[in-house]
Amino acid sequence: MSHGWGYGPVNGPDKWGEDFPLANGPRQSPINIVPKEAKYDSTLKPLKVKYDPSNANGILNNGHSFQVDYVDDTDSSTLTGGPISGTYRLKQFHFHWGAGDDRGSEHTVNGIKFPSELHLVHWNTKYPSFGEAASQPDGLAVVGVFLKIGAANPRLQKVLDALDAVKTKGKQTTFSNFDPKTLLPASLDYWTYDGSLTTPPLLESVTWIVLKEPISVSPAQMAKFRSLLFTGDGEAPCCMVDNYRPCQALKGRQLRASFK
Ligand code: B30
Ligand code: ZN
Repeated sequence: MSHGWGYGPVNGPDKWGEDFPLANGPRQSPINIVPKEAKYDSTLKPLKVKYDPSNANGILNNGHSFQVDYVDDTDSSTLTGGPISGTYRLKQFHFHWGAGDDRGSEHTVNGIKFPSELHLVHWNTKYPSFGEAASQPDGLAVVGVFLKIGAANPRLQKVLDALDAVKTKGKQTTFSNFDPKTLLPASLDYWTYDGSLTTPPLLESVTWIVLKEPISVSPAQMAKFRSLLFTGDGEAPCCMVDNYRPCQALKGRQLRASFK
């Protein structure tokens, strides 16, 4: 669980290519979404999420974000429809965020950064495991949701209340009975494109599904994200902030929209 890579000047996104040459590959993420350049695709199906709250299995500070993990040994929490074929199982969700409200999201819209972005990570059950799916071009589907500053979001509070228990790298605790569907906005309209993991190993296996409608988060709730540490117990504390990768070149990829 210890990584050489991070988000600092010596191990940040500009340096990832030294150890992970895919950093310069043909389908890297995130990207700047230019809505006017997206092609409406009437054949795109509505997204279907079916999550079993009892599959929530724990919360972990992995040293670059925190993640809520799901039991994924059956099809009880799945993503279907949208741009994907077959069934993808929920593995975990996590967030990226900034040190200030002017940055933090990975995807941007017309160059605009949001203060945070939620990622719900799923794997294609045509492969035997998450690990094997993660290296296949159609192996993963990540739903991205922007957070914008506004009213406190009561549906985020259970997650935020768990963060005190995972302040430092490597800490984990139980986290149960949580339906991540409650974090989604009212509209499931989305943009979609073929991309990658946004952290090393940057594998080009992700069908990105980025929702158009943001969810709200209050300044006090953002402060709670920023109270986490990148560092482990006994290390000089370093606040977990700006854990986002900047936008990558589109390289001829098509961005599609599920909505007009
Ligand atoms: S993202 O949604 O594109 N930001 C992974 C999943 C989703 C994204 C990025 C990475 C992922 O599964 N990475 C490999 C597994 N990790 C997960 C972890 O626990 O934290 C282990 C690792 O990197 O080697 Cu650190
Ligand atoms: Zn992510």
